[in-house]
Amino acid sequence: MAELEGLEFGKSDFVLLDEVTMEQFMENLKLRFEKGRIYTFIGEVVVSVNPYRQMDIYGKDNIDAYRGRELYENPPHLYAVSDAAYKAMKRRAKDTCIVISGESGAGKTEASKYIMQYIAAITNPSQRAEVESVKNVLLKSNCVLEAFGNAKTNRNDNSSRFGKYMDINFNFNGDPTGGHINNYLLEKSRVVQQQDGERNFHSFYQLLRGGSEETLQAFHLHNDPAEYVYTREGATSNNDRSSHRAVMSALEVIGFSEEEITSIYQILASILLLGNVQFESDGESVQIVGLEAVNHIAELTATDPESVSKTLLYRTVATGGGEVIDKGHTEQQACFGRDAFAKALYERLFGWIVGRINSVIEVKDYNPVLHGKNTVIGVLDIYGFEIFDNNSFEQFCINYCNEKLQQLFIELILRQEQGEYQREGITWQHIDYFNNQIIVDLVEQPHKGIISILDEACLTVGNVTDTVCLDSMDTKLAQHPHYTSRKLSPTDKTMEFQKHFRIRHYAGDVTGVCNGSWDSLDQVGTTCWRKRRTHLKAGTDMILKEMWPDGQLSITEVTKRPLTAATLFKNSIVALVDKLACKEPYYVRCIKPNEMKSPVLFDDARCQHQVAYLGLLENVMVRRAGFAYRQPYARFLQRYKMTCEYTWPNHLMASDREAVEAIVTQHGFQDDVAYGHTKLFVRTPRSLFTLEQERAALIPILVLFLQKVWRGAL
Ligand code: AD9
Ligand code: MG
Repeated sequence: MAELEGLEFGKSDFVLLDEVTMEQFMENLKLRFEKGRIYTFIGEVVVSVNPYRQMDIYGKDNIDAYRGRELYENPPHLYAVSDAAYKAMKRRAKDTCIVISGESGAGKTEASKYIMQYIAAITNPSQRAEVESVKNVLLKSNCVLEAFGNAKTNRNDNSSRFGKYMDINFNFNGDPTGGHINNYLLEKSRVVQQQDGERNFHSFYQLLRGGSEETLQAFHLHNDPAEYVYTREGATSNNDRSSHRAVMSALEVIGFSEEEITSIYQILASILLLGNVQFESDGESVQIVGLEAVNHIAELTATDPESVSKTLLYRTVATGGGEVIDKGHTEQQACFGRDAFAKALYERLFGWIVGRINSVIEVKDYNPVLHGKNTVIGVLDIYGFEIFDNNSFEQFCINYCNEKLQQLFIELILRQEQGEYQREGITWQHIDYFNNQIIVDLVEQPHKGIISILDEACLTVGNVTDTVCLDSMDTKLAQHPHYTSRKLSPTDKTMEFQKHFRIRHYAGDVTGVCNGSWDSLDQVGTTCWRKRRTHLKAGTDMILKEMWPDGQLSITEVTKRPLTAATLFKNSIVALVDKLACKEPYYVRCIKPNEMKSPVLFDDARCQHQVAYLGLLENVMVRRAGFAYRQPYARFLQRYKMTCEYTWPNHLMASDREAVEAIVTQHGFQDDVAYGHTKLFVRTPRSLFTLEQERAALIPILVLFLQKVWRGAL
């Protein structure tokens, strides 16, 4: 149990609440936030509230205080959970993972960085150069990924627009030997359009504001983001210039060559120039207005201007006779295709950068016979539930991902509890909880789930429209308790348009609109995108070739429908969940205290909503319904032996277990405990709480006593 910080700071573990009610939970959370205690435990889970100010709790002293200590020996902290994950991995050679969840701006990415810094700080005490270099690359990769994958949104000035899962590999000494990063669903639509008050990805502004005059000249760019359609809506920030320097230096440290760095920025420049390409139509055919941008794009992508023009003006289609031909775009299709091309370029560039970092950090030449078992700590920083006024395909994917993670949370927390009770020979008391499997099934079940229905509609109907998809969902899901649509429920005020449908998520109702922005229906975009590869193959640029490794399109490739974006996302999330499920999980649940980014405001309603959908109250109940606390006999004895005359200063009993029984009996809570093979299990926190209070009261007396002994007064 966390060291008592004094009752004025509230309960450091929610399990210690007198009663598990939302009211008490919120009262404690608020009190702790107001007193600057941003972390609170639920057993081994850390609940974190974004302080929106720099806290003096991440220094070397703090790191030293948590290194190698048990979870309950220090106040709640990210370092406590990081150390627990690290210790479990090292002591028991177990793969572990730390899952960080919460909504946008709740502090997930900051938490993941503190966790990585902690792990870096406590490993490699002998400062071996190769380990230091791995640590350095792991830490520096954050800076690069944030530049290319983060953006200012209305919710967060540095919002991650992709999901990230990083495995850190360790040798038998517990030192990092490498790692691997998986990225999920980059929000590529941001490349071509942002909401009012938001920005494109940081990387564009950093290049324009931080690139040298010669670089910008060589890339045919001006330094003002207002000049470019894709960046003109977002204001520049004072940090763009210094961030650009930091990113350049991080790229070098990681091991990107000078040519690679130049190529990355050339691709960014081409995207900016692409955005400024305009089209005009004379009624018969469509032309590009002015060819300067096309020439520059060709130069930067090492293609020829003709290929670029052709790419922008035509699409590849298969004829009935089995031929592949180029067909001219309409003006609208050309604009759509240009944007699809820009999005695909950026998405692939991001994927390439992640792949390149992975090639540097992947564990090479690891011989388990020589080096012992290679273990892993995974850190997951992934988007939380998103409920907007207008929810699109991206929210659908993000919320589905959260349902999967919530399912895993429920499963693993219960499974872990059950496993422990079994191992220790203790009977487990089941408690009821909301099982969200039904919502997971609604989305992913083969043939019956939304993703399958969309896929089937795309496969069987030649010209897929939003209405076709919605009709199909309405027919197949009419009876589902978590699905409804405007047609099925015409009086529902949350759905105004015919194309509206609603999924009742664990976190709340999310109303989406089937309006063609769903990538899975994006056939024109897909065709355009696939065609680009053919033209870009002609280019000589190495990175582009790596980004588009496929060769000339064959007739079957042109006619074959690629896997839809929804199916690709589902597959990647299923693989992620499989990866997490085989590891011992630790959780950080982040809460955003207010919408104003204020360090002093605790918005009760907003916080309560998050507590509810993160399932924190259920978490406390599960923890308390079984045995809230468990401690190895020796540790329990060490901590509380001073509270019992038979154990202080030393006991004379046959075993630590018997000594623990003496303490428990003396304090009268023998009905509240169970004795496992190696651990004492305590059902209600009150028992431990009494012990803690007694111990806290005894410590000053004990100190006084010892001082007298040392002074020879006794
Ligand atoms: V998003 O889903 O990527 O949009 P996150 O990752 O949950 O979101 P982030 O970690 O980026 O949120 O935190 C948002 C901002 O809150 C940071 O830029 C900091 O200014 C602030 N923050 C978060 N955690 C801390 C902290 N522990 N100490 C100080 C913090 N500031
Ligand atoms: Mg983030």
